[in-house]
Amino acid sequence: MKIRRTHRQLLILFVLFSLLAVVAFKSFAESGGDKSPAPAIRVTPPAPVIDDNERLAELASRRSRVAEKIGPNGVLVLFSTEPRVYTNDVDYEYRQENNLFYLTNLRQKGATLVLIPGNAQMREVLFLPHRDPAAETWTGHMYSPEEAKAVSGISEIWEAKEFEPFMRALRLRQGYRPKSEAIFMSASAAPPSEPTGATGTKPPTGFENLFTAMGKDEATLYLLLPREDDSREYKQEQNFAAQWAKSATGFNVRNAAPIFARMRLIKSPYELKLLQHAIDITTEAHERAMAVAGRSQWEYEVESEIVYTYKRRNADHWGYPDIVGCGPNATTLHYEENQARVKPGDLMLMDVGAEYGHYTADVTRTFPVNGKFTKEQAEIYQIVYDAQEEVAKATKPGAVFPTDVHNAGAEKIKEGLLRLGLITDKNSDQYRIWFMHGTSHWLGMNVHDVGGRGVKLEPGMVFTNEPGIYIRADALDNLPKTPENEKFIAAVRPAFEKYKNIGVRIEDDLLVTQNGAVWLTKDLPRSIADIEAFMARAPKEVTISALDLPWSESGILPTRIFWNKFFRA
Ligand SMILES: [Mn+2]
Repeated sequence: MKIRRTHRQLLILFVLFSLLAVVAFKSFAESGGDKSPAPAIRVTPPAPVIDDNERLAELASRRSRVAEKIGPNGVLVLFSTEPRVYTNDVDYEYRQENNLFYLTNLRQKGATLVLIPGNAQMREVLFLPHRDPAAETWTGHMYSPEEAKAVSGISEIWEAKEFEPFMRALRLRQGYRPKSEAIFMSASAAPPSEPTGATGTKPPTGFENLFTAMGKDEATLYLLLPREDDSREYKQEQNFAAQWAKSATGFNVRNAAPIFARMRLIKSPYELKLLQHAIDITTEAHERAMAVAGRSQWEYEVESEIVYTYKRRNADHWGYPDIVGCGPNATTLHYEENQARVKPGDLMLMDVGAEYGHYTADVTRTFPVNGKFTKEQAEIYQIVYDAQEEVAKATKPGAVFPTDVHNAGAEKIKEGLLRLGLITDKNSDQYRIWFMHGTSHWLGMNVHDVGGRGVKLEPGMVFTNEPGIYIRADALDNLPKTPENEKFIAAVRPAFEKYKNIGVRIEDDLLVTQNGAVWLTKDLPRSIADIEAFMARAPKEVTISALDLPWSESGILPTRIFWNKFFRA
């Protein structure tokens, strides 16, 4: 009896206490609601607002700087990218040629820009296709001349089909002026194309100086003519140059690419606004993907958050195909299948970048699917992280790119690999087995942007900081069977077995400043502690739809999976 009563009293006490605790917790949680920390996932800020005057001033300044480089005896021709066939009558999404876009911001197919700096009457002409109502009905709006002028600031606009006769006349050292219906818009006086007056004297056309230069073989036609090994994109320029060489005298044909490469190396504040927005979209995309990785079964499910974020934030496109690889797939540098299993104990490597306003981000994170690095994963990760820090420290005006920054990062990688037992000699090339690419490339309108090597860093330049370590399972087997290698393999085998299939790359985008570097990607968690803290908080901020039915491998069409399994294994 006595015992029971004590029990009852205890029970009542317990219930009372529990109620108290619930009330206390509830009020604590509610009061905490006001001071709750900001969400872990950073929402992309609004797109930069660029007013018309700012854009037109920027474009005009770019054109005048290019004109200065071309000089009074030069003519520059920039063609639009030709549409590329996806299949039959379906094209790939159209993307304007970078340099034409850089000078005009026009996305119109079939437009051609000609700069003639020596012609004071007409320094620039835009050749624009005639609007075609039938084409517009099917495939959408074409620029009217007024719109093309409003976008680009160019006010001499002729019909596209006048380009050939114009260039033919130039070769023959004749001024050319189309019939008035083919002149959409003109700011210049209109000298007729035919001699006038009884004497047959020609009125000035503005081309006199150029024709004089042609007479002395001193005129230059500039086209985008990249080197042979880098020329997949510029076939129409190559054909045009070949034809021109056959039919024109007085002109040297020169490659305009280095002029643009040099200019595009230094990003203006205007360009940096666009690039930062591409990076901000990419940051949100990374964070959403990280937030769902722990609940995903397949790599493409994780990638879907990237694709979703790009669309939702109105990115133009990706700047390069998404790389989303789990476990061993992280050791393939450009793994693009994104079709394999996501496993909780593995690292996931995502190298993705949105493009906005023709500028692309290039950002890589490697993180544990289940939110916690293992000891081995953390050891590799920390080396790559430290290498990144060294790259940033070596970034300052005057440093030689990419050698100085690469060497700074590679030194840390070598030290780390030696410490873990993955190499035996720090002063050799052994580290290249595990780190097989450079730390850095230029970034801008291309993911691997123009600018070349051996360049001294200057404020305004942007490049990637992306060291990596990849312990590929087949790396040792693929070494040539020399006695020296056998010795190396025996020495590193224990460490190799320990770290096998771990792939880590961390990639950030750096802006060179007067004093060093700004990390344009600083909002995306990068340190081990920050990533683990993020992974603990972020998942509850992204709900996964109940419609996400679990897929089974057998239910997938034997397309890419099949290909991977049987041909690329
Ligand atoms: Mn990169």
